[in-house]
Amino acid sequence: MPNRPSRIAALCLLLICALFTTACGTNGKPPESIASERTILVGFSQLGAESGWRVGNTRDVIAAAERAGVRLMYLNAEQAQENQIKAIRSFIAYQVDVITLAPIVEEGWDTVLREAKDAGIPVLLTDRAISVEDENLFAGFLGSDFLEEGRRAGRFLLEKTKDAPLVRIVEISGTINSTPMKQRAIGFREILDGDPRYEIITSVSGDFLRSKGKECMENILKETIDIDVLYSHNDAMTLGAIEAIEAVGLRPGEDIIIITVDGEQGAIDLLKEGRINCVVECTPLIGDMAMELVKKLAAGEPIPRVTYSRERAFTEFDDDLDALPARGY
Ligand code: GYE
Repeated sequence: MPNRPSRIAALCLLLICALFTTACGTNGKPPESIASERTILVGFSQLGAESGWRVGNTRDVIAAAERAGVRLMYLNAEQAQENQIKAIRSFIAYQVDVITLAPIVEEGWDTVLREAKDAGIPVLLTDRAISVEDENLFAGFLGSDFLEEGRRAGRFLLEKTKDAPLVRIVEISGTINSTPMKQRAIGFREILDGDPRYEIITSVSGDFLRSKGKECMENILKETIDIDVLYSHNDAMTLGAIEAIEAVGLRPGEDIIIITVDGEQGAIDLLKEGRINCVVECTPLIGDMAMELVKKLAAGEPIPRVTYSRERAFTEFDDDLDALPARGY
């Protein structure tokens, strides 16, 4: 046990060292620039790992944070909103600089986002949007224009079926009450509404999961095989549905027109093979953009309310499919 005077001496030494490192570290700069130079800490609440899209998104955000020198605390909520709420509360307790939230559904965020706001932590929504009473509870949204994705799907179908007398459509939608599920449905209908040839004979949710996409399609095919089109809200469900279609001896892409959303490599490969007719792109590769916005928020700078990724549709009418670079997800 060191005696009392030597303990005091050790303490003094520590204090001097601390003063010295602080002085060296500042280089005579004002305190605000010290704050902006320290590593930014971000809490990222990801909603789950339900699809190739989601896994690609997580991977991309983690890699982008590393590139940007941002420290990322990543929590996977495994498809449960309550886990996301817990994650946000733990980020607040940890006093992160910025929270990025990929919300599973639109409703139910007011209370926890008010807590973040009271703690002075800006929240950036990535991928999906939310509906809150006070729009100031989040700083901005970064992701895809899901309404436009739905329209792109509808426009392809109009072109593909311009001479058809009647078009019977099956829709397998995403997670109920999620932004992509709602908007992809609205955009699609917006294009086809008013043309009596188009009939959505059934619309069911496959929760963005391959297994459920397959199950939904199996059930629908038990009722009828008189189907002209499958419009599926993501590639994972489409791949499952295609299995079900082939199991009853029908040819996807020929007997049934297949329209899917995301643009995973697997879907693009099936488009090239003629087993999918249209892939509406939705990119999960938004990590670098997210980090740019995070840095602005950490510096107290304003960001745009909405930042959309640039996207397109890939269809059987394109002649550049073979030249497409690898998708990366
Ligand atoms: O389309 C789907 C994923 O929110 C845009 O979620 C995302 C969707 C994407 O599971 O594959």
